[in-house]
Amino acid sequence: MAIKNSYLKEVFEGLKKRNADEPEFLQAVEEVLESLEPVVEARPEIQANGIIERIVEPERVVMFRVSWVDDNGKVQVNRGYRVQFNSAIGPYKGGLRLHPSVNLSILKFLGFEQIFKNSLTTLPIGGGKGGSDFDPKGKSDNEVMRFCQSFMTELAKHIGPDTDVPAGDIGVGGREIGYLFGQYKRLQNEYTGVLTGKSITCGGSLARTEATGYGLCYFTNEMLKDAGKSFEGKTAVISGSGNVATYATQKATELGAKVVAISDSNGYIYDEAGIDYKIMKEIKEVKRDRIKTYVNYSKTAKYTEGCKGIWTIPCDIALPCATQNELDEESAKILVKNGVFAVAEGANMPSTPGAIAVFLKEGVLFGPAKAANAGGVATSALEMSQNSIRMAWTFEEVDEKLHDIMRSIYKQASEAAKRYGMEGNLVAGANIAGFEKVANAMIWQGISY
Ligand code: NDP
Ligand code: 2IT
Repeated sequence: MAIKNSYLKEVFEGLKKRNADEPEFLQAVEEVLESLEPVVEARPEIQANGIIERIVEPERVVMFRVSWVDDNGKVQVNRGYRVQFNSAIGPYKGGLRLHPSVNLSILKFLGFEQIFKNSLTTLPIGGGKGGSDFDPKGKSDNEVMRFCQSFMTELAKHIGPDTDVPAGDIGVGGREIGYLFGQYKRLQNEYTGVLTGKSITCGGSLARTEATGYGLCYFTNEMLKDAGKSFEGKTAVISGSGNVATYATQKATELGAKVVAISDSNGYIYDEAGIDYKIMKEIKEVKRDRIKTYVNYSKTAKYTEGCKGIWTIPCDIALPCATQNELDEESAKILVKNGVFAVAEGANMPSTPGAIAVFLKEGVLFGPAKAANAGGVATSALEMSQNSIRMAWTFEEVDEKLHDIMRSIYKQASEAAKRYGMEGNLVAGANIAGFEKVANAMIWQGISY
């Protein structure tokens, strides 16, 4: 599908020229702009207010040197970033990614998607993303701490509880958020909710750790229900084995599915007896080890090298929860041939455009990332609320709110798709519903905001 509307086409062509070396960012923008054609045509004020050219340009990008000293006394230098993409509906909000592949293109795609995802949560949060090409794998706790302290020494100048509130993403979990929070507090002499994903004793929210994976399953459940189906008795395949994959495995299992496979960037585990999320927690959270060691815990588990092979395992429901572009057109065709009937994205942009086209053409129920994985950031916003009122809600209270939010996101996406004549297309529906709220706020605030 190509962009046909002349206004959208002109903006996208200009963007391509200016950002020719940012393929992931252009991929994310193209998908959104394709969805917005009927909206732009029905609402001339969008073009009149230059909304599209403004929304594709980050309000601010900060790039900085992060120097730190490793355990051998050698000086190391990484590159740090924060992309403050859009603050129309609230302070910038979004995770920090620590992975050697991190570059501006990846963080701009993530920050751009975050605008619409955060809008869908119904909560007042703008879009942002940040991180570094630092690789936490193989580093000692002390090295991670020194890196995080150096990273925060610069980042602290640009964030704040009412300005920009970072959180975790790939390579950033409770340990890293702790080091970042400690350094921010030391620098600013302030005990505030400037980060989310904090430990419970330091203002964190119960259920934030579980939220993205649980939310993904709540969303998938709504999508299945609407089609007269459920998780009960179904076989599921979940890629990745980090935060999102672990709690998606737990919730999918609780809802009656059998999760038969998980993975990391080296390979995948297949276990016909069903994956136990408690073993995943032990391997990844406690031991910080590779997923191939799962075979030491289960007699029926088998390990295969290479992560792409996970999509050749027959399943009813596939939940990609690792990283961008991990599920391509070829894998999508194999999944369809093997009978998959629902795919929902726990990771950000895990399906390539070719894969999405296959799912939509073949009538597979498809839950796009912006909608399906919004439970993490939604619960981060609930953590911000609790920090503001200096109160802590119970696990059940937060989980119930998360559940309501995921139901609402499904409803917003499916109704928007219907309203613009694309019933069942949740990609278009999520993009449109997320966009309209931000566009309305931008129009209301005027052009030089
Ligand atoms: P983690 O760091 O906890 O886990 C990441 C998992 O993905 C690991 O299993 C990792 O394997 C795998 N992975 C990472 N990069 C690659 C790669 N290039 N190829 C194959 N596998 C890879 O991160 P999260 O679980 O938090 O994040 C997973 C996805 O979910 C990301 O796309 C993230 O943006 C998204 N997300 C996360 C949210 C959150 O709240 N944490 C919220 C919404 C979305 P390995 O150990 O081998 O690197
Ligand atoms: O992609 C995402 O939504 C996240 N990594 C979570 C961001 C957050 O602020 O909780």
